[in-house]
Amino acid sequence: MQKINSYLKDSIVKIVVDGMGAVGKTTMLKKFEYGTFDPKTKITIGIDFFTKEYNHLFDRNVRAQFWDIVGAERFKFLRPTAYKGANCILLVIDLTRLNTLDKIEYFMNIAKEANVGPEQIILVGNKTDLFYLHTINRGYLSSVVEDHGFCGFIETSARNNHNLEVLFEFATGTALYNKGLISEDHFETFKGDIKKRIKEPNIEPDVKKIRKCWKCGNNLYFYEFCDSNTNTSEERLLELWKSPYLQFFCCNCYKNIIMS
Ligand SMILES: Nc1nc2c(ncn2[C@@H]2O[C@H](COP(=O)(O)OP(=O)(O)OP(=O)(O)O)[C@@H](O)[C@H]2O)c(=O)[nH]1
Ligand SMILES: [Mg+2]
Repeated sequence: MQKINSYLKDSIVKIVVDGMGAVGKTTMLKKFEYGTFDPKTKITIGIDFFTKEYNHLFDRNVRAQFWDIVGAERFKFLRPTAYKGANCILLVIDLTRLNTLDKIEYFMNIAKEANVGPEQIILVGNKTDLFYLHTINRGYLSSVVEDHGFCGFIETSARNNHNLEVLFEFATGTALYNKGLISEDHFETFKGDIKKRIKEPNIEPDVKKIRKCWKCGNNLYFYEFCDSNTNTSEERLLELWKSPYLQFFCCNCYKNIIMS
């Protein structure tokens, strides 16, 4: 915590990040923490922990602890302990795989047993960058959120940093509210501000253009070359993408090139 804010109250919240295997939980948290996208992650062994500190969030210094749980069935025994005392749950699905919605009730039941209600759950649709592969209709997801009484829904991409910052801040504010540390009025205003900051996924026609990776020759879509330009704005990337003179590499080849 920064010394300058030492007069503020300190709060700790616990946020569980769950969902089926390979939906992108670890990649999202890593991108948020280190700014890099890992195209080849390994399965999380059990539970991983990430911490984010927010200064001056509702006049507090807040330490948000994110519990990143492995999706694989064989580790399910870990869930009841991990969910205990959670102030908010991020339930992540992969927008390109309809079956990642299948176990929503299962996650909700475990949450219920740990005294965590649906209003403490935020549904996260990850991998917006793979919009050309999406099998899940957005209208349908809105009805899922409404029918189950979830706190909200946000679409993200760990590859292009889409809505990650706003998602984790939303989760932290929701956790503070669930912990009884902020009033309902403050929370409603906060939710309104968060809503304004949520960005729609970019599916412009130019983004849909398909190129070939210069090295491996595989099809390359717009967001697949973002990782090599982490600090370049999306607008600038789009300008580059339109250029007929540039060569583009997929994430895998780019990673191999910079490592060699
Ligand atoms: N295109 C794209 N790929 C993603 C995104 N997020 C994650 N991935 C890829 O999805 C795969 C699985 O990601 P993980 O972060 O390991 O998934 P997980 O949910 O933590 O999986 P478990 O630990 O097995 O539960 C990896 O190959 C990631 O690179 C995304 O937003 N866009
Ligand atoms: Mg993981």
